Amino acid sequence: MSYDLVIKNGTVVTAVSSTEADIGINGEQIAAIGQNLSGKRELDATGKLVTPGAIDVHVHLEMPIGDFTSADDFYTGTRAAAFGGTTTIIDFIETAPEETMLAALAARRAKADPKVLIDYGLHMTIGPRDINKLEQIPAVYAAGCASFKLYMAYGLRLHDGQLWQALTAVREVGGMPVVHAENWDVICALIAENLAAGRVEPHWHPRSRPALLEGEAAGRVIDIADFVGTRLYVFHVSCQETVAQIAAARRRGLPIYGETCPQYLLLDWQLYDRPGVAGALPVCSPPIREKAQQKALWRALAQENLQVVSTDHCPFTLAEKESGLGDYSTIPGGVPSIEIRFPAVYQRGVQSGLLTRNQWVAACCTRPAQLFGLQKKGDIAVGYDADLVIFDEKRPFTISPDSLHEAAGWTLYDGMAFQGWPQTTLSRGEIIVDDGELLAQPGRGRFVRRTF
Ligand code: DUC
Ligand code: ZN
Ligand code: ZN
Repeated sequence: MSYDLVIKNGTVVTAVSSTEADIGINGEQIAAIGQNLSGKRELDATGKLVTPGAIDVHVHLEMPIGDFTSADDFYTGTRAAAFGGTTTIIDFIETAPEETMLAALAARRAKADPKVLIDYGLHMTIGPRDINKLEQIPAVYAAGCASFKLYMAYGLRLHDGQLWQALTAVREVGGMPVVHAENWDVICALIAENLAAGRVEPHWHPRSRPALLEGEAAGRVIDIADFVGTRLYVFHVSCQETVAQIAAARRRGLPIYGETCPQYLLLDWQLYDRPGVAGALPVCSPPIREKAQQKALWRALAQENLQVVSTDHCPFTLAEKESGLGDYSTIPGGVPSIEIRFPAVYQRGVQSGLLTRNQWVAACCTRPAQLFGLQKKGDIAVGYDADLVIFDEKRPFTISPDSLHEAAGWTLYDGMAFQGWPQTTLSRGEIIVDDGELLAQPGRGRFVRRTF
């Protein structure tokens, strides 16, 4: 039997195994995994790893925040993702005041569909204005949005009673609630105190958003989820204090999960002390913490108290970041890493012996699919989408704004030398990036209907 495409002689790495094997692809799906397969077309992966396509469940593309819109649109963002080995993303929907959730889903899809290079899903945001729209949630779930975003900070912040209402509605459909956990009241008080005292520099950003109170907020919403009887996924865990809350809940047998991001795993808060706009670039929330926190996050990944590495990719331009230099609380929050995530976790995690290759694949590919209802993605198995990466562990790659394909024009990882980078990225059997060359057209990506 001859397959449409065969990836030959690679080391096939999944969340649970590493084996020397060929992968046979027919059409968009994996048709066989075995020895001596032959295809109409063959890719030689001798000496390389073959992994599932990576999945980034937390990105903000062309997302309006205050006066700004995040710099990567659905084209540049998914292009950068593909170069870094990511084949599926999950972005967000927010409703306008009088808009139904289904209308907002249709509007977001209309923006994304013509531009996306890779497959994508959408989380539905439940803000305070949406509390009187909760009866729409079954229809949203049926339309393929299986996860719901709740904020404990910013203008979209839900108070505890509203968290209870929203979590109850999500439980009713069996969806996955995801939460931005920070203590907004204390943050507002600390910002006001700092600004009144003339402390306006980015140095004060992480000092206005204490790790202890990120943990407090996470613990509070975990307890509300426990009371409601729902699972819960905690976004962008930046510190040991939040890990401790998730770990304690899991020891109690609760279905509580968490992710962290490259900015918390690889960077530290000294970046905020760089002069001028350089100190403003790393502003994101939760903030980047002291260096000692990195070790706790890597340990949590290895011990599975955190399950996923996502990015919270939300870049703004240098000029936009600069606009807030006179008042750090007005700097648009968010940093880019959609392209570097998968190789960065390999570099710092696997190369340093903090994670096994299988744990790397689990955190970046398999668990994101399992936790977010991506039924045919995140693993290498017959019948799964042929979303695959040929990963060259020996390929050197020095990070710079010019070597990446992100739109921000700057990167916090500038100058870092990686050994190990994706050589080839396939999405549903199609080679979309090969050896640094983009081979795909905008609009080829598809909205993925997710379900549990
Ligand atoms: N935090 C950020 O820094 N940006 C986007 C949204 C968020 O929660
Ligand atoms: Zn957030
Ligand atoms: Zn986010």
